[in-house]
Amino acid sequence: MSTFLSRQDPELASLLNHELKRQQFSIELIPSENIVSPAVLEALGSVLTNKYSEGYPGARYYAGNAHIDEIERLAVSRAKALFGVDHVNIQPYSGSGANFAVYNALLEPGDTILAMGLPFGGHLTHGWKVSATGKYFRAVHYPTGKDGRIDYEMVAELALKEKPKLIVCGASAYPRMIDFKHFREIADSVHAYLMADIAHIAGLVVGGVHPSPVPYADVITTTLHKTLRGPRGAMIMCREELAAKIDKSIFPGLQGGPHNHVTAAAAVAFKEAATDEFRAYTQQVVTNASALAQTLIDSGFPLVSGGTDNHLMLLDLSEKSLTGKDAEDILADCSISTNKNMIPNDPRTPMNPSGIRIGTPLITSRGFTAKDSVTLGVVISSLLRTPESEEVRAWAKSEVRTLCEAHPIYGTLSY
Ligand code: DSN
Repeated sequence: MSTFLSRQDPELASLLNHELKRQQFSIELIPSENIVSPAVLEALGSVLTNKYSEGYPGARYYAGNAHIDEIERLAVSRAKALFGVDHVNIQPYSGSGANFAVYNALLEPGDTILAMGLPFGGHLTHGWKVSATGKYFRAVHYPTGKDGRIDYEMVAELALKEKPKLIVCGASAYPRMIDFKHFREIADSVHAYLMADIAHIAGLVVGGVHPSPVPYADVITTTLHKTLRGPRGAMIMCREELAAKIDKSIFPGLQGGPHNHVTAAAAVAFKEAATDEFRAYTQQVVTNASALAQTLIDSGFPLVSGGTDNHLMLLDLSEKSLTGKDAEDILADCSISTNKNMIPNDPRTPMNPSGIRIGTPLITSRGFTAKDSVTLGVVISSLLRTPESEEVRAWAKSEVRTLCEAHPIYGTLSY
């Protein structure tokens, strides 16, 4: 019980309690979400939020940073060991800024980036036109092939034609493994930098269930809060030769003082991620995704690319009478959170697309098994098949309640 907050600001405490209950009693299937451990939560809500420390360990623009320096060094050394990289910058406030910082470090305005298109699973900050990354750099995008997978020959041809200075691999809505070696070969063929954005799969890479980009990419960006199960923030990893450019691009290039409470929470998450328990977790994320995917397919709901190799899947509703927004709303009404998402070559719009994106990182952190994932697949497909049925809705709500009660989160926490 947090007495300070509930006494001083009961209005805000009540809102936090509502959100806590929502998280406890709903099934979160948004693939970019996860839940952090109580230890990570404690580090985030710590006195470190009080301190300014522009600069880097040993070279700050403010006094009083002896302990902050130790904390940042600890986070960086743990991240380096976890991923096996030369250099880590732990200061990016989030993934979008980290990506921009890499472009800012390695490119001149107007230089060409080659990346996966947003409607095919890429990310806004991979040069999409409504993002500043698409305003300051000339972005060329590759689609996925007819089978929903990256067509490496097509990427190679586009690279030869467009001569990008930097190629981005990595995605936000791509259910298959990424062949980093193949991307390296393509980048080498045109003397481009290779940047891997592993925000979605960072935890899977650490757990050994997705190949690592480390031997191949010049620079790797990731958020900390997705499969890696850390606090909301990001980091950039790179070879030693690029370290000074990357560091300068973050500070003083784009940011001011680092968020030291986030750095500390990241250090805790990295310690957790180095355990056998975390490896087993990542294996279970993939097992659960595969079980859920197969159940949906068997229930008549096709998936983009025909399935999944990782933590997420994309339901293709283009042949159904539902849109992605309808599906998101129907499931949300029964406390199942997913997100509407474009599918490749989607005839619809981003606000009302033909797909929904579903992932298993968070439910796996709660302890969901493959059997629970099958149950969930049956619940989801039943709701989408008969959205008008009161009976199905009542049954779905009770199944959701049972699953949530079987896998509680944050025990006695309250605000
Ligand atoms: N918006 C995040 C996601 O949901 O994948 C990526 O930035």
